[in-house]
Amino acid sequence: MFKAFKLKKSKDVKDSLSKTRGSFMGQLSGLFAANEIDEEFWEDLEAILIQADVGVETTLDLVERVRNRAQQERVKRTDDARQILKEEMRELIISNTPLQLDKKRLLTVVMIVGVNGSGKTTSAAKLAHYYVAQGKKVILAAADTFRAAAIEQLEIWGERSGATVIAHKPGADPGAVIYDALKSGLARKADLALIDTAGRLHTKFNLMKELEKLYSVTGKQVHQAPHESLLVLDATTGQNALSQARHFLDAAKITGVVLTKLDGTAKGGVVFAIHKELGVPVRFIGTGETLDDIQPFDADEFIEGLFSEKTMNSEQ
Ligand SMILES: Nc1nc2c(ncn2[C@@H]2O[C@H](COP(=O)(O)OP(=O)(O)O)[C@@H](O)[C@H]2O)c(=O)[nH]1
Ligand SMILES: [Mg+2]
Repeated sequence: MFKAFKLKKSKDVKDSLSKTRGSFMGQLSGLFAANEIDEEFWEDLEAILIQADVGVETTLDLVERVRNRAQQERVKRTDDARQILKEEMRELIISNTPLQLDKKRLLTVVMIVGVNGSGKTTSAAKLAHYYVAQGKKVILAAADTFRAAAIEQLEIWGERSGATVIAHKPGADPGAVIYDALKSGLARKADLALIDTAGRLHTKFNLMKELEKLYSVTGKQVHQAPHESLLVLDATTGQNALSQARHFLDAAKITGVVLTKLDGTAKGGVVFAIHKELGVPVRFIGTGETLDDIQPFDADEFIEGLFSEKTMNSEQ
């Protein structure tokens, strides 16, 4: 029943960042080519970062830090400022851990939340695949019962991922799906239960009430569950993703972000704003539409990917 799959070698983060790098680095390399640092340099740097969706607050803070350090270290050349910028960007990123599948815990429960279309169902299936490949028993709960298509989608993807999918009929109570999924997870001694939820755009009040219900069912079944709540954000929406996120942060105990569709956007800079302005780590990144296209977020790799000059021309 629990099939083991090998993960294909995941895509190079550099490839997924090609669009972000194309616009961001394309402009930065022009800026850094200037050699001498002058006032205009700082203004241009600010504009480029804001354009790359790093966010105004984060950009202002970042540029100030780079500027202060450049002054202290008597840096006059743009090349050296580039290195400082990289280091300060790295500083913005909260150190990250993948999901903790605690052996002492009976079942680790992870709630997947976010608005419609952000990539929740896809990410739930990808995460299932990722952990099945590591030899874990995974249960997927189809708790988005509002659309028949959503249940079907999870069933098909879940099957492919090697996880067990627990689903009810369309329109069923999502709480009942969660109840069954966790019961089944405990009975089968599964390691991980991933709960795919509905993502209709809510008023904050309704969102809160609905999530509260789901959290309560979850907590009654498994001690201290959910152990994590991952907020799925669509990177292509850039700064809009941030305002959505604030909505969810108020309504749920979000422990991390899955940032999807990095492969299709020049707005990868939003990673910095998520860390700095929301204070939650990006746990995983989505880099495409197949089951293999997910990977743990690695800050060093991400920043190297942004600044890499690899095949800049062939990417245009
Ligand atoms: N290119 C790309 N597409 C993605 C990624 N993640 C999800 N998608 C696509 O986004 C669309 C919505 O995904 P879905 O999981 O149904 O979103 P949900 O409504 O939040 O459950 C689908 O067409 C997915 O194939 C990703 O990392 N990269
Ligand atoms: Mg869905």
